[in-house]
Amino acid sequence: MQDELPEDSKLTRTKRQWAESGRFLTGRTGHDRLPPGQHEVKNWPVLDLGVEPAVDLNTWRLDVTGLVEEPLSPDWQSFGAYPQTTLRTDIHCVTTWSRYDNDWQGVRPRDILEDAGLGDDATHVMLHSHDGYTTNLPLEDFMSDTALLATHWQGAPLRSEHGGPMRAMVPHLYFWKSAKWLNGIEVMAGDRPGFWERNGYHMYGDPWREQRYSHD
Ligand SMILES: Nc1nc2c(c(=O)[nH]1)N[C@H]1C(S)=C(S)[C@@H](COP(=O)(O)O)O[C@H]1N2
Ligand SMILES: [Mo]
Repeated sequence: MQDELPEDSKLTRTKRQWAESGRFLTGRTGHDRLPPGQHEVKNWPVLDLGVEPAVDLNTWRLDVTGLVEEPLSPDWQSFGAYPQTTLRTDIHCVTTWSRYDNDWQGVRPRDILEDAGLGDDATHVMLHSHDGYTTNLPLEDFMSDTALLATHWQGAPLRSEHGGPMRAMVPHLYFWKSAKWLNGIEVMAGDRPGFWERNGYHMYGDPWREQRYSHD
């Protein structure tokens, strides 16, 4: 009865996205681990627009807006009530440093977005942050198994300079896609450039294909 499967139902498409997202589980080790043009660092550099916003947990909210069935705005407590996931990932900054074996804890974007329910035409997200930073990425990448809304790093609460209390962590894209101090996920029909993407950076930013700048 295969011909009766609802190929284009929302459920089918979401499941298909889950399956496809498996390709982001690179499992790379050894020599294969460093993307072209990168070098390994042992420290963790701080890079941002120079504004470290003071984020108050008492008023903290994550606004999930745009093409969703039900907009959400969990406070810190309800955000923390979502299933907790731990991940170990390598991160790659476009300024050529890579840092291996970062241990993260947090909530999968997928778990939040499934709760909100995706609109039929949803394809991309714009991430919004407390410092006014924005960055865009495909929904499929944001909902992959290795993406996280991270609250902890190496077992301790994420420090403010690195985006605490909560940041995005999408390890298979250059680290500028991993918005610090995240306060908004806007689901969009189609792509739109965020802050660095308007300023010459690549719309997608795959480190393995060295997609650093928009002219690459
Ligand atoms: N809100 C916000 N998120 C941001 C940035 C920023 O300026 N503001 N910079 C991006 C860039 S360019 C990088 S390389 C990483 C750096 O994260 P780190 O400072 O924790 O290393 O954060 C990304 N996320
Ligand atoms: Mo960066």
